[in-house]
Amino acid sequence: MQLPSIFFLFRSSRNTVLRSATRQLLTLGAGVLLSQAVLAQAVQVENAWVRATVPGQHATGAFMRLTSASATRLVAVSTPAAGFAEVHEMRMDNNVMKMTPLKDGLELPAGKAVELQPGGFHVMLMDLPKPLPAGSTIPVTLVFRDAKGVEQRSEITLPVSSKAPMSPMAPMEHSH
Ligand SMILES: [Cu+2]
Repeated sequence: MQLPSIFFLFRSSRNTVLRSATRQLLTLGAGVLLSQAVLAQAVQVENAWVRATVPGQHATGAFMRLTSASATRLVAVSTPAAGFAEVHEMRMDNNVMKMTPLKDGLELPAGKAVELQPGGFHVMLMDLPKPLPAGSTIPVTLVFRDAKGVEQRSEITLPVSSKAPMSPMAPMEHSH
């Protein structure tokens, strides 16, 4: 008779399923609690996007609006979509547009929106292992550190696009 062993198999697999379901629920619960705790003090990220690349292009920019409830700095950015990422500032220097990494990170004053946008502050993604086509997304980790050295991390998903997404809140770009 094979029945007892089949029954045993059924039982054990059912238990395994139940155990893993319970574990997933617990993990989910802990995850929700954790994200709520983080959200309470997290830096608000809006209108985030990455400029799409063409084959052969190994660097691109990521843009977003950051608003932190308390004063902090964006000190590091990482993503599996790039070999490395830096926070850059772009400005005119003797009529030449120059990009330089912000050594101390990007200052985020309390309650003030800071724009990372084409032509200004931006996140530079370099050493791209493969092109980033429009319509795809990439995961990005933002690391913030305040004056006391307290770190916060934001895991976000950025849409890849060939131009800035439409936003009623986006500042007008004026050409003179
Ligand atoms: Cu740059």
